[in-house]
Amino acid sequence: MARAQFSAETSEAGAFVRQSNRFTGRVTPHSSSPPGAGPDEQNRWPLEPGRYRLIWCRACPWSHRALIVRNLLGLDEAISLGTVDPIRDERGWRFTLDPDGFDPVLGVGFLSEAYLATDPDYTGRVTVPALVDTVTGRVVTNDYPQLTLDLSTEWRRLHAPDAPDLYPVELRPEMDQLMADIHRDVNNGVYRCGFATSQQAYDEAYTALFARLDALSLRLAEQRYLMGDTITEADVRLFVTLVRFDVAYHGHFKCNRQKLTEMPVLWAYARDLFTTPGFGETVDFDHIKRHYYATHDEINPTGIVPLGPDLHGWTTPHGRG
Ligand SMILES: N[C@@H](CCC(=O)N[C@@H](CS)C(=O)NCC(=O)O)C(=O)O
Repeated sequence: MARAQFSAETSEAGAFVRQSNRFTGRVTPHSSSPPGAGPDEQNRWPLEPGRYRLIWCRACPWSHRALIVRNLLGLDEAISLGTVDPIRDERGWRFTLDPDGFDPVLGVGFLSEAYLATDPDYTGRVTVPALVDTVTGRVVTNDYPQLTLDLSTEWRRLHAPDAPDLYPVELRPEMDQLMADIHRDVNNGVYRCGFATSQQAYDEAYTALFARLDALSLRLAEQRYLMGDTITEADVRLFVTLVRFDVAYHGHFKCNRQKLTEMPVLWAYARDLFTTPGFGETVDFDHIKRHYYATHDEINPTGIVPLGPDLHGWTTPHGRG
């Protein structure tokens, strides 16, 4: 069987099985900790504007969704941002985009320093996004699905006055199911295609991915957004995978039944979101391409980053709404 990109996360049948999220603290106004203190006995951190720092990578879809949600909710003043280099070295995510190679607030050169300060025994992959407490230097959470839902619900007191409701109470049962399907087959499905080390595992992931994209196309042919007339977190989660589809997943992860540009409904939907404030300006196609093609050496040993595809179509009229 082929060598795995992440052997600790590959099953005997050659399927990619993503590691669980190590840090699951939650920032909430219900924390019983006083301001400036660490988490309470239930691992709840106090809600304080300016205290927490979101560490993200522009290339990473799980980071990207956190950034878009933060921006849409107007939390950009409340949560500061640290950006890592899309290329990791042997010590992992690094702050080499900052002038002296250190995150100016946390004072670390590598995200692993914050992980190890929080759990000296941590041996898994050090991942973004991570929400880090600037007071203690500890990682609050790398639990990316809960993080964004908490931004919508627990951080409400700090939202902009006109912030959208990205997780409406009445839609949650349907949204939760939809987002779980999208996660399994699309968000993580592209990774299951790309990191498969057996033909069968790849075939299964590919089939599920395109079946789900077909179903989403039918749904989005009837309505502008996944849950109807307004944008929700489900759209954010789908967008971050679609925007990487042609530049990374189609070639690098072998998700190549069609390109996004060959799936008319999804392509128009993605362009609609791309030109919505909060979305397009957060996309960095150069970081995306360099991260995927240059850092997965088992998949692309030469590290050569393709020059294409032509991206001009992203700003053409989408004809929706
Ligand atoms: N926290 C999740 C998802 C986040 C994630 O995988 N982020 C990627 C970037 S897109 C990462 O940080 N990878 C670090 C690595 O592969 O060492 C996980 O542990 O799998």
